[in-house]
Amino acid sequence: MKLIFATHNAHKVAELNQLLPKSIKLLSLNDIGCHEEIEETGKSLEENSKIKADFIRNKYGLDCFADDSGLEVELLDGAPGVYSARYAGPNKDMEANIQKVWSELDGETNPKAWFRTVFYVYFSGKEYELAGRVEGTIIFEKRGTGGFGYDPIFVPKGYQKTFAELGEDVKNKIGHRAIATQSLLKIVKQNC
Ligand code: ITT
Repeated sequence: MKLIFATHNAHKVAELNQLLPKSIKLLSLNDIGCHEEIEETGKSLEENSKIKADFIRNKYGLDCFADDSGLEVELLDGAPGVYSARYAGPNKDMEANIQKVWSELDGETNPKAWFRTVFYVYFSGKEYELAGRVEGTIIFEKRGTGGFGYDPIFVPKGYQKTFAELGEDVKNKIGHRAIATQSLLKIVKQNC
């Protein structure tokens, strides 16, 4: 079965491919030849995931889903949140984004944060909104080389290492997208 994941982010596709059974062939936007940047004009992860899924649904009429994810820091009232990719400016510079989180936190002790993801899904004639969240703290140095985005500065609750140090096995168990993917799997199984 083919399912389109409305993303250009190869890291996300690789992550999801490890979580879904082999019977599901996950296709990214690049795989279906869609090279347009879908404008994320929403004010929340919920709005943006629906905007991305609607774009593909309307253009191709195929079963698909989109996620919008972000890092939410408690002391920053949930920022960078929906603006995680462009927190420090329009060119999606992760180094600058991390520097900005650090400077806004100004050395606070163990600031609480969480990654949150929202999936908007069109599957078998129905639509669904699914969510996943993982809690942790921000550290003030970058540690580890795995993952992407804010992973080198995020230590999930119950661990001493960052997501970038822990690697894909742990992220695939407790990560925000892994949790939402479990719900996606239930829907796929119910409808097959
Ligand atoms: P698409 O919109 O094409 O899916 P994107 O990279 O812009 O790709 P999002 O809008 O969902 O992805 O995510 C916004 C940013 O949030 C992303 O660029 C990362 O900086 C951060 N982020 C999301 N998930 C993350 C994760 O699992 N680990 C670390 N950072 C993450």
